[in-house]
Amino acid sequence: MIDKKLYDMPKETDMAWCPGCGNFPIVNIVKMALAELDIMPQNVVICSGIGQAAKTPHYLRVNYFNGLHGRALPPATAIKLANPELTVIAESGDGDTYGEGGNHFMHTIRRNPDITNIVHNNMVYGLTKGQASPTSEKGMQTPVQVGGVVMEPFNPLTTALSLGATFVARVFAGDIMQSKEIIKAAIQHKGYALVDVFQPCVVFNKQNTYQWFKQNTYYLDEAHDKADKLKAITLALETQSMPLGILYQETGRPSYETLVRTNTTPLYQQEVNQQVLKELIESHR
Ligand SMILES: Cc1ncc(C[n+]2csc(CCOP(=O)(O)OP(=O)(O)O)c2C)c(N)n1
Repeated sequence: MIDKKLYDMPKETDMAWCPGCGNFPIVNIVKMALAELDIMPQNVVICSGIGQAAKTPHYLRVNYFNGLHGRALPPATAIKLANPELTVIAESGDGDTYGEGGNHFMHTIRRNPDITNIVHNNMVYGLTKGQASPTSEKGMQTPVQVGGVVMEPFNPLTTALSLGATFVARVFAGDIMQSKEIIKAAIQHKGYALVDVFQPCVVFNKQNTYQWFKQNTYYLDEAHDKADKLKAITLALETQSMPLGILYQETGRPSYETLVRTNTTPLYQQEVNQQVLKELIESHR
């Protein structure tokens, strides 16, 4: 196990998150998971979009790519394709991933790249000060949805399962040790792994608090069969008390990079045949 401190940013790093934000424990969990898996920071890339959660890679020492709103998954897929030796994580908020990035969410699942998608699900648009997000509860009042949200919330887990995601899990940011083990399993999974993280937003979501998440969740027990997709879908549909843990895992499906590439050598290590390249360019003049 490597020293988790290798992932620490300098103490004087500017912090944009509010005291008590659920993003803090998530960063800590991700650092612990990577350190326990012996993955050095230089071999990690985190891609994110826009939002408070999307600032995550500013607060741990890794390579990162901050994309446009909703666009964390395309660069993550491309980076893994170009260099399969890297550990690639797409990490953003529920709005960024399921709202603005909904289209990419859908098609990334179909591709099954070997990346981990960690979604900080605070059920609200935090950065823009509290509008409803796709996962906001029906009836939740916000400065924009003054009469309460009228739509049913988006269910990321049933969506991912029905699209064929090979790893689907949910964790709670307040449970460090359990979440760390599940995120480690997601990183080790060969293929697309979704980890939806219940994350309290202490300023703009007064409804889904640390206490609320504790009271409205339970852990799947050891006997849960992770290979049973129909059971996973049934569990993901539960809304009264919601399951935490690995709902589903399918092993053996080839990941996108292995289908598209004939080898796993990083592109930067491959020799470029200048003659072939020249002919290709000439042929398109
Ligand atoms: C195309 C586009 N639409 C809207 C915005 C405004 N915007 C920035 S962040 C954000 C919501 C982010 O919410 P979420 O992903 O849930 O992250 P959080 O801030 O709650 O962590 C929105 C709507 C934008 N920057 N670009």
